[in-house]
Amino acid sequence: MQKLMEGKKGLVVGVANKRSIAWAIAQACADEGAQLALTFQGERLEDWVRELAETLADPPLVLPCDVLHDPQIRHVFDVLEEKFGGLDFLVHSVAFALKDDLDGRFVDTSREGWRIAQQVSAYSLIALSKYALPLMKKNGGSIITMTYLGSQRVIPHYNIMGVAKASLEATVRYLAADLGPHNIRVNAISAGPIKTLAAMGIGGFSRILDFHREHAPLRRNTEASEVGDTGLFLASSLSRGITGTIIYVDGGYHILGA
Ligand code: NAD
Ligand code: IMJ
Repeated sequence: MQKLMEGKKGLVVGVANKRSIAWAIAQACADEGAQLALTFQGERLEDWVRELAETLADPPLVLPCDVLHDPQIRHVFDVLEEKFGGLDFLVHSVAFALKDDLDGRFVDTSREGWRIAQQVSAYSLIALSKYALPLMKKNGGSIITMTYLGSQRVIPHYNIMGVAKASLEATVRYLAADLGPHNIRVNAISAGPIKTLAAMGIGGFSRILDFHREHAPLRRNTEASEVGDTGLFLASSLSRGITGTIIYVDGGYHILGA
C-alpha cells in the first residue's frame, strides 16, 4: 500500500536529541515514507543529530542552521533547491530565551532578553518561511511550528517565552493569510509539557508534569509521539483544508478553568 508521505520532501529544524519534539515529528513523517533534511544548531549538537539521522530508513540530509544567522538559513535552502528541487513541508521546532528571563519577576525582563526570545522563537518562523516560499510555490506546502499554552495564560516562570509564543501564534495567522493563495498552509501545535532539553533545569518541572497528569481530561502526560502524529497529520494532505490554526495536543488541559 502507498504510504501517506511517499514522494514528499520535508525540512525539520529543531532536533537536538532523541527527546526533541522535532525528532518525534521527523520519525512519524519518515515512517510514512517522507524524504527529510534535518538541521542542527552549532557543532556541539552535530554528532547527536547525525547519529539520529542514520537510524532512519532513508537517511536525511543533515545541515547546520542557526536561525539567528541569515546566511546559514539561505545556505540550507540553496542545498534543498539543488538536492530536492522543491519542498512539501517545513517543521519549525525552535525556542530560546535567556535563563534569567525564565526565572524571577516578569517585570524585570530585559530589553535584550525580549529581543533574543522574539528573534529565535518567533521571527525565525518568518525567516524560514520566506526562503521556503520559492521551493513550495509550485505544488503548495505545509509549515508547522510548536507553541505552548503559556502564550494565552500566565504560567509560572514561562514569562518572556509566553510573549514570544503569543507573537509566534500571531505570526502563524499572518503567514497563513499571506501564503494561502500559494496553497501553503501554516499551523501550530500547542503541546502539553514534555520532558525535553528545553524543559530541563526549569524549576519544579516534575511538579508541572504531575499536575498535568492529575488534572488533564485524559489524565496522562503528553507524549512526544502524540505530537509527532499530529505533525504528520498537518504535514500530510489529510489536513489540506486547515490553515492558520493552533491544534492543542495536551490531553485536553487547555479547556480547564479550575
Ligand atoms: P529541544 O531542546 O529538543 O528543542 C529546542 C530546539 O531549539 C533545539 O534543537 C535547539 O537547538 C533549537 N534552537 C534554539 N536556539 C536556536 C537557534 N538560534 N538556531 C537554531 N535552533 C535553535 O526541546 P523541545 O521541547 O523539543 O522544543 C521544541 C519546541 O517545542 C519549542 O518551540 C518549544 O517551545 C516547544 N514546546 C515544548 C514543550 C515542552 O514541554 N517540551 C511544550 C510545548 C511546546
Ligand atoms: C519553560 C520555562 C518555564 C516553564 C515552562 C517551560 N513550562 C514548560 C516549558 C511549564 C512546559 C517548556 N517550553 C514549553 C518551552 O517553550 C521552553 C523554552 C525554553 C527553555 C529554555 C531552557 C534553557 C534556556 N533557555 C530556554 N529557552 C526557552 O537557557
